[in-house]
Parts: sequence; C-alpha cells; structure tokens
Amino acid sequence: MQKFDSHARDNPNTRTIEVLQEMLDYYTRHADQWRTIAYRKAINTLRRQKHKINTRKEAQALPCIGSRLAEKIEEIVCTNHLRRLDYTSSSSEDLLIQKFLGIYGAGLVQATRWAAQGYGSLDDLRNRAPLTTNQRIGVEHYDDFAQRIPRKEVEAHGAIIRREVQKADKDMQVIISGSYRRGARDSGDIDVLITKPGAVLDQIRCVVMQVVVPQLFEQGFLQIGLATSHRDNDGSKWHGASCLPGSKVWRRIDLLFVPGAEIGAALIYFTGNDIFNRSMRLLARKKHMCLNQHGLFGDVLRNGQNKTNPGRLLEAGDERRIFALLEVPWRRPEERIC
Ligand code: DCP
Ligand code: MG
Ligand code: MN
Repeated sequence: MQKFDSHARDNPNTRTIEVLQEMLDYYTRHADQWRTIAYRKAINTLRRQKHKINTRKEAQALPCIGSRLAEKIEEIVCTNHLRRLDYTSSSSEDLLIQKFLGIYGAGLVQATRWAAQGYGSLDDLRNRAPLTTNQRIGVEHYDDFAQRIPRKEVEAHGAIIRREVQKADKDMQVIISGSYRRGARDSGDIDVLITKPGAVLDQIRCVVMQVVVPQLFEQGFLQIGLATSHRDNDGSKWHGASCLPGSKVWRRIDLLFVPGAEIGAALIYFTGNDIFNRSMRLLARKKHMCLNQHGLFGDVLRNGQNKTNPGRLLEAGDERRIFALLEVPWRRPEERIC
C-alpha cells in the first residue's frame, strides 16, 4: 500500500487523485515498477496544486506529468471515470492482496502467496497462517499502522525521544525526518534521526541502544522492536513501535543513527522522498559519482551495476554542498517530492 503526504485535504483534484490512486494500486499489485513511479509522481504533483486541473494541456504543463497521464487526467475530469480502469480486474482476490499489502513488512510476493494459499482475511492469517514475529505484529496492529499520524502527534513522539536522548547526552541531536521534515500534515510513520557532532556511529548506537531505548521501554513509550531486513541492517537503524501516554494506538517508528560527519548525506537520505532520492542518486551516477546515506563520492568506477572502487569522499556533512557538487539547485525539504 502506498501512502502519501497529504498536503491539502481539501484539494480541488481529490476525485482525479482517487481514480489515479486506483490505477496505482493496480500497478502496485502487478509489480509494474515504472508505471507505479509515474503514477506516484503524478499524484504527488496533483496534490500540490491549489487549482483544479481540467485539461490535458494544464496537466502536461505540470512537473512529472507526461502526455499519456495528462490525457487520462482530462478524461477523469470530463467523465468522472477512467475507461482504462474497466480493464483492470478488481477481483476479490485482488482486493485481498491489496489488504494484505497493508500488513507491515509484507511485500507483494508474500501478500500474493497468502491469497493463493487460501487465507481469506486478516483473522484467517492470524489464526491459521505461520507468521514471522514481524508479520504477527503487523496483523495484530493492522488498523493502528494503517492510520496516518497527525503532524502534532509526530512531534510529540519526537519530543519524548529528544528528552530521553538529551538526558543521556546533552550534545546529541534529534531531528524528525521523513515526510514530517518535508512538511507533510500527516505521516505514515515517525522517522527520527539521532546524531552528535564529532561522534562516530558506535558512540551514538551505544548510547541509544544501551540507555535510551531501554529507558523508553521502561516508561511504556516503546512497545516493541521489529527485526530489520538483512538488506538494510548495517547497524545504523532501529525499527519499532511507540505509543503516547494515554493512547492505545501504536505508531511505527524508525530511528537512524548518524555519525556527526555524515549529517548532510543522512539528512538528504532520510528526508526523501524515496523517488527524489532515486533521481539524485541516478544523477550522481551519471556524473561518475555515488550518493548514499553516508556521503557523496567522486571518481567512482563502475562495471555495469557494480562499483569497482569506492571512490573518494567529496562531501558528507553539508546538505547544501552536496546539492551544489551535483549541480542541483537547492531544494527545501518541502520541495523534494519528485
Ligand atoms: N527511503 C528511501 N528509499 C526507500 C525507503 C525510504 O530513500 N525505499 C528514505 C526516503 C524516505 C525516508 O527514507 O523519505 C523515510 O522512509 P519512509 O518509508 O518512512 O517514508 P516517508 O517518511 O517519506 O513517508 P511516510 O509518511 O509514508 O512515512
Ligand atoms: Mg516516514
Ligand atoms: Mn520510516
């Protein structure tokens, strides 16, 4: 399930977005990576418009909307419908897969497999399916995790973490990142970057994992830790769930530990959005550079997809300087949508 920053709830393009979202869900179920990205970009663009987009000409003049999508937007506005959707099946199995895709940690392969194995509902999964610990938590807290988190509440979670972090070390910094830093009114989860000027990764991880996290469990704020995938487990992340005092709703929370020297590259990575990051990384590649969460590297040699040398660090500490070295005009976090 894709989730978006809702910059404007009362957007004049709500109906158009709703129909495009149905197409996006369809392409997500069919693992059509390119169309998925194209539809996400178009939806993000429409969400940011203050006026209703009526014609293909208006649509095509906007960023990230090509001629085919512009035509579809005009069709939706004129007919309140998109004929293409009539040819996308929405069988009950599709709807079930869509539902399963909302389970934390379940991807398309897993969701499709459960449907094919005959599990017909979340209850069915809960009662009969062999689930990993993460999957079980995802099922048990399905409704919690499906809810968007209001900006104020994201702030409240961030403040509790900041207080505990600074009790442990007053020079440590806590920056709420992800969609919150991009200015979203509500977020899918809470992304918290923790750093300290001059500190290396181990120092930060030790303080957080040995002092802050246990303390926050003790207080009843953290509810559970979730295993991270091998792919992104380099010891710089902690995933879990938290709950405000007096509330029963669990929220997904991600902590990112960042060495002081890498704060610029880490901010770019953790602010996103993911499509913006992809395009920045692709651009770096074209310039024989490499951008990742640790820094911008130059003189990188590649053999196809594989790097044959790690390159030379150009910049890691300064967000603006990374943009400048890539010759990309500075974009405020609010502008990093596509
Ligand atoms: N990120 C990325 N590539 C991914 C996933 C994440 O570059 N495949 C980066 C960019 C994201 C940030 O990590 O902005 C946080 O990831 P989230 O999944 O929490 O996404 P957002 O915070 O952007 O949106 P949401 O409100 O849905 O949490
Ligand atoms: Mg997030
Ligand atoms: Mn996150």
